[in-house]
Amino acid sequence: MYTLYYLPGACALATQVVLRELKQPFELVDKRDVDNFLAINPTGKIPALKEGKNTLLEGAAILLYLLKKHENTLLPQSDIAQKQKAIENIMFANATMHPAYNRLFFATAAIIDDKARQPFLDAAAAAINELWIIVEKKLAHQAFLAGEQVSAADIMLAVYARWGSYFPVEINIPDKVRKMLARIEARPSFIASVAAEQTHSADV
Ligand SMILES: N[C@@H](CCC(=O)N[C@@H](CS)C(=O)NCC(=O)O)C(=O)O
Repeated sequence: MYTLYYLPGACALATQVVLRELKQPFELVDKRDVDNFLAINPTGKIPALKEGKNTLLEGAAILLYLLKKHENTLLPQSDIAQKQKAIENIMFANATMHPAYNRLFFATAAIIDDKARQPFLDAAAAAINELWIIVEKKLAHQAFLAGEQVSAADIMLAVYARWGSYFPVEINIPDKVRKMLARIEARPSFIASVAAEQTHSADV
């Protein structure tokens, strides 16, 4: 049994979706309900995943651990080139797209004046839009990043894409990406994960 620390709407939603895709039971704990979350993750960030006495940190590393441990089709196992491409896509999501959205959160928290903040938000949005064009090209001949089968990176991107609506910016999600994100958001695992985050704390 795993314990997943999360914040509503944040990147741990992808971890939860993957746990559900893998049919793994877990307890969901809002990090704000933990007295000293820094003892769990010194950076204060979610996701953190507890498995017995072990604490796993860093979203991409957690996903790779789960995908290695539990049988799945979210990460190709036999073909080394396909597996490497899938890992590259997970890293693109976690280390390129996620930080691009982080700029929106950072500017919003750091720049109090609306007028001064907007150019930073617009520049961040322009950079995000360029990344979505790259994803659109990756999807030119396939439904998902790894082909016709859902992969972990698609799930991560579907979580991050939801953040654009929090800010007064124009995020352009191209057509093929939009369709891919809609397919992910329609999965029972995604719907159940969003619903579980609405309740304060839940056993799944
Ligand atoms: N490199 C970390 C970054 C995680 C991260 O930025 N988490 C955000 C939510 S998406 C967070 O915990 N924000 C809350 C905070 O900073 O207090 C990872 O991939 O796990």
